[in-house]
Amino acid sequence: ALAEAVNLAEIEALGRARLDRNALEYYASGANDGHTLRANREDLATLRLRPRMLVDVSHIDTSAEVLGLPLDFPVGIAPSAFHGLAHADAERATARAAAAAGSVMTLSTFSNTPIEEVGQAAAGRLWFQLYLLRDRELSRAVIARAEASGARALVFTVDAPYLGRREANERHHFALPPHLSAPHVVSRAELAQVETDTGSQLTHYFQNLVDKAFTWNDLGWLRAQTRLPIVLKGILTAEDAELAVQHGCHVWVSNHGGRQLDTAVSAVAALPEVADAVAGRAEVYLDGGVTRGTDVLKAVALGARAVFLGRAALWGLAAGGEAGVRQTLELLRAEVRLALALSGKQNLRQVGRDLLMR
Ligand code: HOC
Repeated sequence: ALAEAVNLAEIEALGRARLDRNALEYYASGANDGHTLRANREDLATLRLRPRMLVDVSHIDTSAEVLGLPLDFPVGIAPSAFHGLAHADAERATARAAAAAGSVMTLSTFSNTPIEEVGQAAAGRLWFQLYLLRDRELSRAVIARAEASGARALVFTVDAPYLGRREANERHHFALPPHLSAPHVVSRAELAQVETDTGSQLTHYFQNLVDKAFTWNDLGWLRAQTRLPIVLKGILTAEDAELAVQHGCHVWVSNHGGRQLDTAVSAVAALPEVADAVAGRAEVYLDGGVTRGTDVLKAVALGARAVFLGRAALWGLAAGGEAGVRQTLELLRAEVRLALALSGKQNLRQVGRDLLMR
């Protein structure tokens, strides 16, 4: 049972067991052979720590801050589509849990719940993930809704002009169940039409909404639409990190949970060159494979200000709705605290590259 789970792997097992094949394959799949999906976790696990001894660790402070928002510990919720596949309370439950844990919820453009409702649930702890749509007026409207709902940052996903090929979803024709919709981009009536037209292969429909021609030169358009900070999610190289900073953006290191370009570098392996290129001029975040407090510390040691949970939050949501996500976050917070203490660190400011074996 959920209350007895002692780590995120046990919550994952509970969550997986509650999902039907359609939902499970959508959440769990990586692109093609899943090399990058696995590398995210393996590369975190194989990094070795250099703990220091005889440090006063009687008081441990796990607090952090992202774009001026205080966090109880350096972990947020990454955007992921369709929380309604996991639980009836969908994104409202995830947002409530994030707020209760002093975290931050990043709502996907492809959520099942409108941002106005999620904004209420998140109680100020809200970022909004943006796909730039071919319909710029619709994009503009979505940005305005995000601002009016209290989002404190726009997280622009830059690694998915096309969706990677998640072969299990192709094989079994992933479909959004009829009771769910994607209210930022399409009405349920239009969706019903698409399902009839395409045999429920919504992936193709959704990916055609996204602007595939958007480049660095177009970022000025986005900048002109909002005064919110812009975070570019999906950066994996020093070159793109430099461009992001030149364009006034913050940087989110991610390979989309291994769902896009298979054999792309793992998130944690890309982090050092990105952090070095940014060199303190912007904030740096990471998602990809984080399931342990030590993973969080390793990312912070390599230059991330915070890390974000994608699938881990979805497993919690599937396992027990809001309570499942809360438990996921609480277990991880306790692990971060213990990992800090056993590393001989009193707080995250003391965590640097000297914590890692070269
Ligand atoms: C059916 C696809 O980021 C993912 C999401 C993309 C959402 C588009 C909808 O599946 O990785």
